[in-house]
Amino acid sequence: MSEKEKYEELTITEDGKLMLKKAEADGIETVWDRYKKQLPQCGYCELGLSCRNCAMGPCRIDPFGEGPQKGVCGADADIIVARNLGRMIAAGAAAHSDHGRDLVEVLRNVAEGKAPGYEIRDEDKLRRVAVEYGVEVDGKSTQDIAKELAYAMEEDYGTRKKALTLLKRAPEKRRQIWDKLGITPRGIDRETSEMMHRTHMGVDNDWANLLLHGLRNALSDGWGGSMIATEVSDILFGTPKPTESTVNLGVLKEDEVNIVVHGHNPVVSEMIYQAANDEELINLAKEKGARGINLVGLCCTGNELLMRRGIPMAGNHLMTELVIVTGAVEMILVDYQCIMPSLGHIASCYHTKMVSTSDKAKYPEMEHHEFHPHNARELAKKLVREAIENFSNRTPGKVYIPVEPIKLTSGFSVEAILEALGGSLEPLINVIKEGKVRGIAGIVGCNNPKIKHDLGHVTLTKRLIENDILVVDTGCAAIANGKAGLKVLEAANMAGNGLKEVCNLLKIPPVLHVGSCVDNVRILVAVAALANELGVDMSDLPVAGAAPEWYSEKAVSIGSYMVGSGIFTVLGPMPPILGSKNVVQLLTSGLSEIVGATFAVEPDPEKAATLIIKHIEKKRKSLGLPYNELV
Ligand code: SF4
Ligand code: MSK
Repeated sequence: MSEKEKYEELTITEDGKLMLKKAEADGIETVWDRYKKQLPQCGYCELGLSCRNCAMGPCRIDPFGEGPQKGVCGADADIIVARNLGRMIAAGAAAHSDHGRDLVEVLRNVAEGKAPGYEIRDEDKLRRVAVEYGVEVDGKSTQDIAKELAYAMEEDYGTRKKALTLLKRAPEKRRQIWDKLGITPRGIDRETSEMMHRTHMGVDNDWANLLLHGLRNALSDGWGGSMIATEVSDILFGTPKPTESTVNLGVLKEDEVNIVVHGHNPVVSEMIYQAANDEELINLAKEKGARGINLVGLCCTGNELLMRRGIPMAGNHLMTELVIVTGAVEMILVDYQCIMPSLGHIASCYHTKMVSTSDKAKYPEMEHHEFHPHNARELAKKLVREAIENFSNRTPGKVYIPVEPIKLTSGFSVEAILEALGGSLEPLINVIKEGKVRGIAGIVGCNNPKIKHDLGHVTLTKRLIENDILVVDTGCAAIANGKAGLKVLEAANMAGNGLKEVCNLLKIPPVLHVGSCVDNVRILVAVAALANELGVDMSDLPVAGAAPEWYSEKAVSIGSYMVGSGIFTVLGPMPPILGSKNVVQLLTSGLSEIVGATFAVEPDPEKAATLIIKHIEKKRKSLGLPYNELV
């Protein structure tokens, strides 16, 4: 295989291929190298058939029926697969929800005057959400409302409620389904904690009952922790509006101090943003021979800054190591989630300083500087100063910024979409009814070295817009589509005639960036609002979800709350469930009877597109809308 073919196999991106070549020349081991060294991966684990939940194990079930069919405790394949999946959901829900809790803490600190530099940027939203939480707002100061809202949200994390507050946003029919099944989430932490309890040896050994709790646990993330994270981020940092920016490794600048923020939570990166715009620090950068300070993002922390401030995006999950290989980055500040433990070591081969910022997320070979609401502003300035000082340590011969950046438009919060529609959902409903827009698909999630980098996202998105399906995307999928040039108005030319007409009329791209991983809840909110407007359930709408390159436990929780909310969802990589026919049957078909939606697994994005198109046409038919009969 030629050198070119070798990299072609790994990624569809030009910057990815060029940097992989440089990484190899520099002797840097990447995620793809390590993946290769892991092959073949454990077959029992792939099927979900291994268990190490207690010290009588570890145990495994023989999928061929010749070896053991039960663990030491007596658990069979169904129980073990369901327990493992349940724990994946719990970990994902915990990650999102803990992120949300950190934001609520900042909100409370702002209200108490203990968070210098932070403020309430969207007072309208603060009031709107406070009313939803039953907080009396009339005649009260912003600070008092913020404090009461923070306390009310903290209550949602506990165990004393019958139902989470924001479930009220879901249509009545959906809430009845949850109630009937006994899966209405009560407390955000409670459902995760209960999942860990149920999956302990000797507790819930009914695989179907476990999976139902998995849905409740995931719903506590989607309609709880993640929704709180998004709403509070908007309140503190502003609700996104359409904003133009650029994406790919070309956003790095050879003649500026490059600072990268990576992770998920905007609490630290917003302070770094302020410091990077500080006149005194910009002047210092100039004194040191740079033209200025260039702040760029990676992954979802990047998405948060891109959505609200138009900060350029350097890349998605599989590009996070390759950013360092450019040799052009003075400092990377990380918060948490999706930060590969390899980064510190790779950075040690260049001049890049790596800084971890959260007490709950430390990494090898990184300097640790803990951010808290009271010290964030000053610490951000100190670190940006250190990044500037590091500019002189660059080795010019090692610097390689491989491509020109691509333009994109970001910032499509639900509020911004409504504004583009002239203040009501009616124009969207009308074009869906007429069939100019056949339906809506949410494309979300990560990269995974098991799938050619960005191929899943970009191929699926292109096929859907060609078929007049409006795409909304988040996370690493959104970054992939941005790099592929699908997030500009001109991309409407790649869409079918109906969608193209609508995009040109509303001046929007056919692929709308709705945010980070926690912002998948913007999709829930929009779909719920559409269902409420039409007086139907969410599962009745011509809507689907997909995670074509997912890797993380958070994605398992996202997929589960989407399906639990009635949205058909197609996964690219196979989750570890094939060891149990019963679990596979329930997730891919049985759930349809009880929650009105299922999962499908399809790694080929062309085939995934067909599944989604068929699903959308089927839903159109049931709603009595013009539909295409597809075989
Ligand atoms: Fe084995 Fe059961 Fe312990 Fe799991 S819980 S390790 S199956 S004995
Ligand atoms: S960053 S969870 S790799 S989308 Fe949200 Fe990307 Fe997936 Fe992390």
